[in-house]
Amino acid sequence: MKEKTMTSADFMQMEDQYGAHNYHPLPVVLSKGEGVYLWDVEGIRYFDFLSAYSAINQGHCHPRLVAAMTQQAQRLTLTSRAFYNDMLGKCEKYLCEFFGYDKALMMNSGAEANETAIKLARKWGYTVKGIPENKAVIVCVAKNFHGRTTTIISASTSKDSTEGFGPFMPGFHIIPYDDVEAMEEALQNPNVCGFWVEPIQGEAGVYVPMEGYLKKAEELCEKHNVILMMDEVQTGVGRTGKILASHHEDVHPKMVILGKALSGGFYPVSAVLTNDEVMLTIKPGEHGSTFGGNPMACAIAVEALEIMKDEKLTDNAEKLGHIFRERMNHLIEKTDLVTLVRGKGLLNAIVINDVPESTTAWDICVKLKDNGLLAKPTHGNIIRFAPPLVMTEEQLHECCDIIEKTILNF
Ligand code: IF1
Repeated sequence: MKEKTMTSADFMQMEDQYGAHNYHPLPVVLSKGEGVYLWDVEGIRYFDFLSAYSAINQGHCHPRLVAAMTQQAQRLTLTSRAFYNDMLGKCEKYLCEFFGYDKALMMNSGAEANETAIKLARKWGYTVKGIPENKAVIVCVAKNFHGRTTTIISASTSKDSTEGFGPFMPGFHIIPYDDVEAMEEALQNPNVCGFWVEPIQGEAGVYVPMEGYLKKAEELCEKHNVILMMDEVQTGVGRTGKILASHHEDVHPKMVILGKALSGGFYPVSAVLTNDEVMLTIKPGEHGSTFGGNPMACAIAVEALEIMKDEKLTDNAEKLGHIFRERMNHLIEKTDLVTLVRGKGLLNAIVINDVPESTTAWDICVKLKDNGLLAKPTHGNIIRFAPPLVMTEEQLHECCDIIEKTILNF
């Protein structure tokens, strides 16, 4: 008997029955992606305004990434680091030259890269800075998001991320974000090895710190011999209109953490880049990962960055970001439902005029879906807008028309 064609409802029910309930997805079931577009199982087309949380900067199913992945898949996918291979050195060199660092340590997920950053900062703290054993402190900031592992959430101030997952890893000192005095005070502690921060807080609702905050962080880290550990997993790879968001303030963090769009959404690829003094504190056998820096990951990461360069996607993000925020500011003049738009490049968010606990932002996103645009609230009343960086100006205006129509008719 021919298998019944499954509907969206069938797929949602199947996930509900057999899958963990660790997400609350928007009720849409996607089956095809191309560039800025997604199609659901009924064949309805949507603009993607989330880009898998900024992993799809290069657009869905980019043909050059399909080719790179297919070719490598037919030659060599994984050797483990027990042996050398002909892809890892080339990729490490490419990453170091592309971002301006001495060395790269490749992992898989953004969380793993952040875990690696923590271990590197601590190891450097003990072996170079001379912090007494097991006394190393990493200063981090409230409302951070760096991943979901038990060590990373030990530094989290989010109830959803932490409740019921203790006991937590010691060695994190949490200070307010965007607060220079608090940073100055905290970094004076001689046991501090790192200052761990996002240049723009994504999950917190695309919170952009005051002009000069990142520069001040870099200066204070230099002054107090502390590693500036910049988490650019979401903001990096051109998303904010610079190849790294840190570059908006001409900041070159001693350590940068990358993930997501490093692979254009094809494969989990992450990396920590830093200088020789920090990176060489980890000796052979002291850290690793089965898939970290595998030939497939390397082939994809190099091609994903080549695409960024060839298609000038970072400049496009900068240009379209200004147009988007201008359109949203005009919308704000016409309604009191939206109070604010903020962001850089094509990482933006609007703040809905309602309490965070309300379902207004969610309800607006359901209406946006009905009107052909996919986005999702971050915290209660904030909607993040982050389309693929391959979007054209014409498509962006079409999307702004959809957002405007949806908000004004809400
Ligand atoms: C989820 C948030 C975004 C990140 C930064 C590290 C990681 C992330 C700055 C970890 C990952 C993802 C995770 C995903 C949803 C999404 C997210 F809402 F969770 F916070 F984008 F804002 N640093 N962010 O944004 O990278 O291990 O996921 O590869 O967990 O729900 P990962």
